[in-house]
Amino acid sequence: MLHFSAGAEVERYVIDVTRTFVAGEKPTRFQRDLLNLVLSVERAAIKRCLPGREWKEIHLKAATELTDGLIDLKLMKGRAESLVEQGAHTLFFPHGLGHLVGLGVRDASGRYPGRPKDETPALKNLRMDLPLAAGDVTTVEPGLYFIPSILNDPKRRRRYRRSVDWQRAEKCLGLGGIRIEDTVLVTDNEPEVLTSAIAT
Ligand SMILES: [Mn+2]
Repeated sequence: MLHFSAGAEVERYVIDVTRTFVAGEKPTRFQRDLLNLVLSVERAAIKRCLPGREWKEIHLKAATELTDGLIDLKLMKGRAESLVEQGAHTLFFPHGLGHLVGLGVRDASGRYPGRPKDETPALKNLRMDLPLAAGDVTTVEPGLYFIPSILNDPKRRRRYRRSVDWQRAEKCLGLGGIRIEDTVLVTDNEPEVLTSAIAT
């Protein structure tokens, strides 16, 4: 699968956007299932971008929904909540759900002042740990990837030996990855998707 990651800049204000397509032939049922999973997780996460909501809670909810989908697709095994607690979702979703954008992509992300770095396994890839506020502009970009250096790593294979159907995961290694990303303005009401004109 191919993904395009693009940006735009107007008077130094930026957005960030990603779409994924299957290159060449018609997508398989499995590829469509993966795309639809990422898309539904992205849509649900966008709805949660409300003032006062903790970003890491939105991230964890998205990770749990992705994991649930991977259990349905028989790639992961167990209960989504406990898999996410152990960090097992990072095998397929190894990054944070998004980052603030402002003057320059990623210039504004970070931790809320005075907050120490969260070292729990499920959260250590997060670049952002803060409550959202009206006026914030953030990306929402869940992804699912089949990355050989992660999935073939013996340490991870041991740690998560019971969490993944490794035979099935191995068959996915040629698939590449999927990411769907939009840029979202947090408002006092519904979140506004600034990149909604770009078809998914
Ligand atoms: Mn981004």
